[in-house]
Amino acid sequence: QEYTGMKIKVLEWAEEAKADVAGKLPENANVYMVAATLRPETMYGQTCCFVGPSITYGIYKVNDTDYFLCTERAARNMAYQKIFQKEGEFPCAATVLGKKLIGSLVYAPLSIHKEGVRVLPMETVLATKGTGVVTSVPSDSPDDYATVMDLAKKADYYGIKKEWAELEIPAIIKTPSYGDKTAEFLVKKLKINSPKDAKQLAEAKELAYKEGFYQGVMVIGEFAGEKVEKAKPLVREALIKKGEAFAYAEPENLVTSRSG
Ligand code: ZZB
Repeated sequence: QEYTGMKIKVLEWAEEAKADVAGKLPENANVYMVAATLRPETMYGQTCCFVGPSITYGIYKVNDTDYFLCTERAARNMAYQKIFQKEGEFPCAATVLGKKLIGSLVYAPLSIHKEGVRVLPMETVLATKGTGVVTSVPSDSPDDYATVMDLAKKADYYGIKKEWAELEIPAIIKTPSYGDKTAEFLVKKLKINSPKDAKQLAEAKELAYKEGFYQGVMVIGEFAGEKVEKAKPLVREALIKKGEAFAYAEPENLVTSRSG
């Protein structure tokens, strides 16, 4: 699986995370939360950054000034993809529990929300996939749409400020079947009431991927008017060129490419 690793820079740590990283990083360190995505063309619509509240994340040294926050499993994979300085090494400067990261302010490249977005909890984040960090695009990802709706509805229960989950959701892609709010359309159509409706969400994701990729047209950004099929690699290239993203492959691919 070839993902795009989005570098989502920490602008301001939540209090509890601040305590955990204090004294462990150089004064001027840039820490990036790395989110693995298959939809780089949707990055204009990022409204928050999800972590699993009970997942432990590490902060790994990339070079003297830059650090990546992700699961240890992802850091180990990256260490064999020339992402860190020495092959096979992924020096860990600090660890922090997902729960403590909630409320941190981060900068999501390309997002219309230039002032930054918040780190919020998503119970369904898998520690065993990608980087354990998921960038939220509620316009085009049914899982993200269901989660932000639930977060806003139960802000007190989740211990977050309601407005953190209520950032504007811009239209990114238009398709003949679902209009320009694919995720909202499918969540309503499949009567999805909660982020825990796993079966319907899996179906919605499948439908959203297919329609978005084969029928979608960009309605925002540098490639507005272009088909998604064409815009996807172009947006990815542009992000990588600007140093805001990098290629990240999951282990299955690594094994295949090394034996093949
Ligand atoms: C932004 C985005 C925008 C995504 C979208 C999807 C969609 P897949 O197909 O199952 O491999 N993701 C990444 N890592 C995790 C994780 N550890 N736990 C839970 N979800 C994760 O799923 C790949 C997608 O799942 C990734 O792409 C990421 O969300 C999420 F408009 O990034 B995506 C129709 C989907 N649309």
